[in-house]
Amino acid sequence: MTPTPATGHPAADHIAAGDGTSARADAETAVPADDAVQAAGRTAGELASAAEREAAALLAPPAPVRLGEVVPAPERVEPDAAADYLLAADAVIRVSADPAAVAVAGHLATLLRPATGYPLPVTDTATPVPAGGIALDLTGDAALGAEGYRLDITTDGVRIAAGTAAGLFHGVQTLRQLLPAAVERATPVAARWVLPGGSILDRPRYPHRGVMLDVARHFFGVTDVLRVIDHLARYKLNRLHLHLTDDQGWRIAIDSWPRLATVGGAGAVGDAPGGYYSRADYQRIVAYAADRHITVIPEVDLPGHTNAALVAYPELAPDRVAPPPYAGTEVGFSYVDPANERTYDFVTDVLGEIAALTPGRWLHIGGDEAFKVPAEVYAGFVERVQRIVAELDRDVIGWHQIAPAAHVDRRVLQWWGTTGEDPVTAEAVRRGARLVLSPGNHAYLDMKYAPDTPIGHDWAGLIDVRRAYDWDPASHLTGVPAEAVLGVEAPLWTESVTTLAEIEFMLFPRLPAIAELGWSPRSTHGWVSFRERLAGHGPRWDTAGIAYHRSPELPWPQPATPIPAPRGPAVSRSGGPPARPGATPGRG
Ligand code: TNX
Repeated sequence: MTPTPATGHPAADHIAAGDGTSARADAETAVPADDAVQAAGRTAGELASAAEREAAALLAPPAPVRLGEVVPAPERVEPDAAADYLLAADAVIRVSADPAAVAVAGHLATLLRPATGYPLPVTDTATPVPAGGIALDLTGDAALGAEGYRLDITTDGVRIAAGTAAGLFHGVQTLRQLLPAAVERATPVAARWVLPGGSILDRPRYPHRGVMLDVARHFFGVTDVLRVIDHLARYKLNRLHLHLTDDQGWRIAIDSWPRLATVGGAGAVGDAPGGYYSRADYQRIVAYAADRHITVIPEVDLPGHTNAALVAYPELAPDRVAPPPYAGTEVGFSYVDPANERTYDFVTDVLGEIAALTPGRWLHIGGDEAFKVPAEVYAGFVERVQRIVAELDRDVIGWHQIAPAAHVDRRVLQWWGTTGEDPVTAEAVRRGARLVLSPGNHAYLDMKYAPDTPIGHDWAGLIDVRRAYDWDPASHLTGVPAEAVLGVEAPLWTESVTTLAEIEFMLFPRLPAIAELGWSPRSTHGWVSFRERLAGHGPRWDTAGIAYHRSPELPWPQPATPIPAPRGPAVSRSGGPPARPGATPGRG
């Protein structure tokens, strides 16, 4: 596969340059009411045609899959055309007698049973062998690393081998992609469940491969978040960063400061319904993610982006006066008082309670856009919060604005700038920080795909699939060595995103592009191959009922059964979830 240079692709002409701060003004341009209605209509239209494609996919015969069509691209693929395997109705899943491996086998059975209608019993054995079925072998072999796997498909059966349950889990996701798209159906379909013969050896490029979901600007309930976790799992992502607090809403119950959720959680952008996660809700999300080998990273954004907290507890405000609740989309105006000792009680209690519910290593402390806090005061505040995190035996992550603060062990900065230059961040890396890359102009999934995308921003430029794909995390920031990069993360801010269908529309098809940057070796990187492989997933998303953007850049396969011509104007058709009135860029 030949890497395609990032330069010279047509979309570059449309992309506004900016430093991510001054260009924010674009995002605040009001949308005239007529445009807003039209935008909502287009979203409904997109969703309705998704429903039509889903119906057509049900009628289409399953297309054969080739071994190399996996997204993200595996490290090594060796097809063997003579070794295709036909999954039989009496196939058995055999798995190493280890609880975590048995859980992965259960997950595989749950994925395959609905569409195949096969019973696929799971049996644990000391040394699983294919024997006409699927074997998941936890070998303890360190060579595949913490998340790698080996998949062998022969006429006799399938074997996935890995050193860890996470590796087996990723191998299962590959197996799923190698079955016909009809495997995504929720009810049995008569099909030949053929897997392409050959071997795959696969390991991730980076340990941190994430998505951030902003549940503060608009609130999304537990079931929506669980579905997003499913999407991460498909593409071998392993971190879900939850942006739990912002000016518009506080989304997690804190026992020692109860009004944060009950008062601070009441609103959202554009006066959409608020909400918050109870401790049990949050634990359910964390456990569901853990079952899929995904670590939740909770973010409490400090010291700015805290209007909702100040509404609930005015004692934390610099003037001790409760501000009004905020339903707009401006940033940078609020902050908790760094000169007040109560602020540190608040931070200690909040982070302590959240840490106690979070098995993962990381606590994200935000740190972005605290425009009203003077630089030295800000650095002192961040240093104190970093110490609080260390005392909780957790590792701190913050947006790259925390770079000037002193180093603490295992500190991680999340880069969201739109240029490849930032001496302050590079200097923090020299002092020992490591980086997660979320460049605004490539990885921000709240940016529009194109000028006519009905929702989203454009302050960091337009991000079509190619722009999401064509960059290299290892060399993105000047002065930052490749070894300092922990991985990539795609943030989805939700000022303009109000429903699960809209979340999916912004994630697909860009999320798999970021996933491939995080997982696949650079030697496999190439737009020409990627666009073909990715387009092949369209029928899977159709069948699974996942809303997505039919990017004109991708060669979507034609459904075998023609899609019926639309009747009447797109906006009047139903099918997908209807767009809510708030489905337009949120204004306060
Ligand atoms: C910048 S990126 C923000 C968010 C906004 C986002 C909108 C970052 C750390 N802060 O507060 O939601 O832009 O694109």
